[in-house]
This record gives sequence, structure tokens and C-alpha cells, in this order.
Amino acid sequence: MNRIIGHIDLDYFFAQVEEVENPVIKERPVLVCVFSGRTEDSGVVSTANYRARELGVRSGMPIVLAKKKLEGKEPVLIPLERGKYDAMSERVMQIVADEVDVLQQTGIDEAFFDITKKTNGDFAISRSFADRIKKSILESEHLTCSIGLGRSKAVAKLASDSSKPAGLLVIEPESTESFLNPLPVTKLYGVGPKAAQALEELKIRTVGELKASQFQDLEKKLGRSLAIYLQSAASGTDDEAVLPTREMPSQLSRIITLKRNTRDPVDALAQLGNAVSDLEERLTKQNVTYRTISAIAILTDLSTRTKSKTFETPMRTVSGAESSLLALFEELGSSVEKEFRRVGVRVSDLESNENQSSLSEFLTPA
Ligand code: TTP
Ligand code: MG
Repeated sequence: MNRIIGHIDLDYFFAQVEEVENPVIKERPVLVCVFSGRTEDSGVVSTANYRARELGVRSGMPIVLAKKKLEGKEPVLIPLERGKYDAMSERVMQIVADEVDVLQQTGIDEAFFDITKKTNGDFAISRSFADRIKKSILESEHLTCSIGLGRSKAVAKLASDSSKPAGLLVIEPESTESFLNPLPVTKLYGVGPKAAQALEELKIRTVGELKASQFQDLEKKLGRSLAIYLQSAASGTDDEAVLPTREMPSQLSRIITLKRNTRDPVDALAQLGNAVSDLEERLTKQNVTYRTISAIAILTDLSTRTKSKTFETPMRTVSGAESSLLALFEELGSSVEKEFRRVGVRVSDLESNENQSSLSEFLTPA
């Protein structure tokens, strides 16, 4: 069976989160900045939206220089707020983890995943699978990402890089070689600054040249294990496994955008219907119970309000806590001035339910 490995990377992540929070800035260059505080503009750009990138702004660029490049373009500079991006990252990674066989998160906005079993090694199925993940992230969190699929981690990563932004690139086994050969070797997963320097000294510039290079030369410069890896990665046959990084989630949540704004708790809950069953399914899949349930409302001014309730005993279903959820939405509705624009449910204080004897028992309320 074909191995099918994926790589997902969110587009201009920190800046995109800021755009989601405040969509009116979207048409302008958006820069998320780390201000050092010495002078008003000292510090560096953490990341920028594509509008700013078109005008020459890059991650790591001094803010002063970025501002110069954007003179007259009304840039929006936003101080980096790590906690916000961590929370978003957690929600997105959970969406992906719920869909795939194994997820290995490798950065705040990127991960490898294995979907060999899920798709039966069928690349046509894997494309619609990846499409579904993209749609799900867009619908739940309003974020775009890029996904690459291939028969190894190195191929998947190069495919997601090449498809940016908002892309999906599937490299089937028979087109792996023609895809890889012309790419710059520095883009290959596992080539750090030291290896890049060594390859440059050997005049190896493309992935194809790396594949065709003399093994002894590589081994002399980079050591045996890296040389073996690099040549297999260059031919798309590296067999590095996707190693699980997520054991137990700390919380599960689903947020939806309402078809019509409301402050009526019954209406909010009715519109949340599918999200509740979705969350229920995730609880079952993860085989966990929860102790705390939260009603989440994002208001028309985009501020977020939450009300929570903690139960004495672990809960197995969300529908079993529907009356509590309704009461929480009632509390929310009467405590705010504005209408709900998006609503959600979160369950937390999760506990593993490994000792559960049967699935049917698990599905009945505790
Ligand atoms: P990346 O995925 O490398 O960049 P990105 O998501 O902003 O853009 P792309 O569409 O090309 O994927 O990094 C993820 C986040 O990490 C990024 O949004 C901000 C942060 N970051 C820095 O703070 N400094 C840096 O030099 C880089 C590269 C990223
Ligand atoms: Mg990214």
C-alpha cells in the first residue's frame, strides 16, 4: 500500500489571526511586530500578510525598514500576542488530529500527518480528505492553510510550501521525481544552515543534483546518517515515520458562525445542533469524559464571552448536558448588550476513559 503523508502549514499565521479578529484591516498591509521598546519603532516583524509581502516585507525584518517599504500604503502594525496564537493553534491542530491517523505537530502553525489507513493508500481519496480538513478549518476558525500530500515527509513539506497560499498540492508517486528534481536543495526538510553550506561547497543546488550526487562526497561532509537521509529524501523515498505528538487534548471545542445573529439562547442552541453532535463524536473518538462545559459567544463587536459550569462527576455526552448549556447561554444573553455573531461549546477538564468496557456503555450519559 502507498504511504500517504501530509504536511499542513497555516498561511501568514499570526497576521491572519489578526485579520480574522478585525477583518477591516484585510485590504491593508498587516504586520505583527515584536516591539523591543527602546524607541517607538525598534524591533522586528514577526510575520506579515501577503499584501505586505508583495511590497517586500519579510519575517525578521526591522520594523523601521518595513515601514519604509510601506510608505503611503497605510500599514497596520500590531504587537505580537503569543497567547492568542497559541489558543488558535491548539484549536486548529485539534481539528486536524481528529481527522487523521497520526499527527506530529512541528511548530505553532505546522504539522505532519499520516492518512495511509484512513484513505487506504489511495491518493484520489486523500485529495478529498485534505480538502475536507481545509474546509473545516476555514468554517470553524476562518483561517486558510496550505496542505501538501506525498509519499514521504520531505515530499509533503515541499508540496505544502509550493502550494502557498491557500493551496492543496498532491504529489502522486509517479510524479514525485519530476516535482522534486528542479527544487532548490535548501528547501528540503532536514537541510539546516550547516548542511546547506556543505551542499553549496559540493555545488549541489537542486534536489535532482542531490539525488545524483556521489554518496561518498556527501558522507565525507555530512556524516553517514545525514547523507543516507538526504539521498533518500531527494528521491522521495525517505521512510521517516510521522511521530504522534498529541496524546490527550486538554479541551475540545466547536465554534460556528450563526446564520442570523441572535441573543436568544434557544435559537443559539438550535443553530449549534451539528456542532454539539460533532463534539460528542470527538469525545467518543478520543475516549474521554469531561467535567466542565462552557458556552462561548462572540458578539457583533467581535469580543468573546464565556460562561462555564463544572459538574461533580465526569460527563460522557454533550447532549446529556443540554439543559446546563441552555442555562449558560441564557446567562450570556442576559449579561451582554450586543447580539451573538458566533457561538460555540467547549468541554474541558478532560479525563481518559480507557477502562470503559464497551462503546455502548460509553455512549450513555454518566
Ligand atoms: P511560518 O509558517 O514560517 O510563516 P507564516 O505562517 O507567517 O507564513 P506562511 O504563509 O509562509 O506560512 O511561521 C509561523 C509563525 O511563526 C508566523 O506567523 C510568525 C512566527 N514567525 C516569527 O515570529 N518569526 C519568523 O522569523 C518566522 C519565520 C515565523
Ligand atoms: Mg505558516
